[in-house]
Amino acid sequence: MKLRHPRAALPAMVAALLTAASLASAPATAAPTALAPPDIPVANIQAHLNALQQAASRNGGNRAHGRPGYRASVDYVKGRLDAAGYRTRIQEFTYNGYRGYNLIADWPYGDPNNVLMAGGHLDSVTAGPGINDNGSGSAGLLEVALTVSREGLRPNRQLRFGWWGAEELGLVGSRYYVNSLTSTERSRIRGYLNFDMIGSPNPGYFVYSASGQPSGSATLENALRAGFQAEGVPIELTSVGGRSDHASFARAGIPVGGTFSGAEGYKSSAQARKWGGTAGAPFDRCYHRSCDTTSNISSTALDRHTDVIAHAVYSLAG
Ligand code: DPN
Ligand code: CA
Ligand code: ZN
Repeated sequence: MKLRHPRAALPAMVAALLTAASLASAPATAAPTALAPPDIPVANIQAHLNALQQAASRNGGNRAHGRPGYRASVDYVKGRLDAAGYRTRIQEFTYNGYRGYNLIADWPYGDPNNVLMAGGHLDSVTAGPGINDNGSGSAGLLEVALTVSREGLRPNRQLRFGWWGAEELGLVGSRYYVNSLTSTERSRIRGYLNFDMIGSPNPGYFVYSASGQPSGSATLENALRAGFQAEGVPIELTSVGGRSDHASFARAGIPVGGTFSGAEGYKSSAQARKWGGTAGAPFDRCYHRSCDTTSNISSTALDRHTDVIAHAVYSLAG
């Protein structure tokens, strides 16, 4: 994604002089022009995870495609967004003979021809409640969206959030959404940020590598890196390949990025020195298992990754 600089049309030397002059003459107490990114309280995100855990517990223990726990999850997230002033829509599709649902929420401000999207999948596997995979990304995105509303953000770009169905069956919901767009609608989406697993109990701090996957965006990678830098957390780049919903957007040529706290892979000793936690153990030992409950979350990782979502959304929204 290219961000237009306001002085891009001026010759470089004039621009440099102007920048130098305004910096030199700016009083030390000058108010920042950009809205400071918020520090999201982790308790708010955990409250959403508790609601998703309940959606599973009351509905046979999972939130999988075609099961009532999935629909209960959609209804919870939609209810919170509607109350906050979002324009929401449930997009239905059918897969494996069952109705599936994507939830799409627009913050009704900013340029509709210049959209920044952020999303993640809301379904779990049938084995368990899917609280880290991917209640965590779903809850983090929801709390960032609610913060945008609470703070009355009026961005230059339009912000759109998406919660995808049936990811666990092969990125089904996100592919359906992208395929449902006209080419004009696709071209309005200037970037897509994906969050799938951000609260792993033995966490890593990974940013999707712009050069390591199709349609990777250096602008998005850098915005996420800057967020972690502000948190004082060292990152590693990773190539998530086709394993999550960003791939549906990448296939349509939409620039993508995201963060990830690790799944079934093992934390190395170098990573344990850098991030703490247990070397030689998986990032998430409950990945795709019945023990992926609210106990299977690092609140530190959940908090940091969500603060980074907010940081990136605020800085990219303009
Ligand atoms: N989306 C999950 C899965 O494919 O099971 C987990 C995952 C997310 C894996 C991000 C890699 C990267
Ligand atoms: Ca926080
Ligand atoms: Zn996932």
